[in-house]
Amino acid sequence: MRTFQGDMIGSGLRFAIIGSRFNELITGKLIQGATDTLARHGVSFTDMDLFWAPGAWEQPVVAKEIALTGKYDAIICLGAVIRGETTHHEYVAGEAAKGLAHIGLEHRVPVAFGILTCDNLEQALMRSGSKAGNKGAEAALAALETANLIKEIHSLEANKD
Ligand code: INI
Repeated sequence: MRTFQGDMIGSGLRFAIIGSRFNELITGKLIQGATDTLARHGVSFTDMDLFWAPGAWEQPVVAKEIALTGKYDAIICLGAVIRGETTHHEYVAGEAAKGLAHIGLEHRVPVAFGILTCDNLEQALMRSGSKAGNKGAEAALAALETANLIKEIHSLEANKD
């Protein structure tokens, strides 16, 4: 049996990071977590490009245009949807998740889902660098691993073995 897995070496890989301005107190911390993690895995800062979207709702359309450039090995989407008084947040989170999943499949590029969906600000703070870790860092690791796994799969295709 052969086993394939993506390694965690980032040198030479290019990443697009999409951050949302909405809840920037949180998304700034997610971006910091993601970029620090990529750097610690050998990704050069010149191989990380940051794109600011207004909110999580706009992330899919931005991700689609980024995917169409064909310049990146993975796209890391970072945002924070926090429950409000109405159901607005549910539409925002649901459509962002659906849209981003679709773009990854359609354009054959890993799209990491680092959009927090939280009941309140306290939960979001916990997940963006305090007690519950940093989901931006986790999304970056998932993007790195998947990008490398896809490279492995493509080399199988190229070698026809
Ligand atoms: N955008 C977010 O990123 N997080 C939220 O919690 C949020 N809520 O709850 O409203 C949010 N709304 C804005 C949305 O993403 C769009 O930018 C807006 O609807 C304009 O299209």
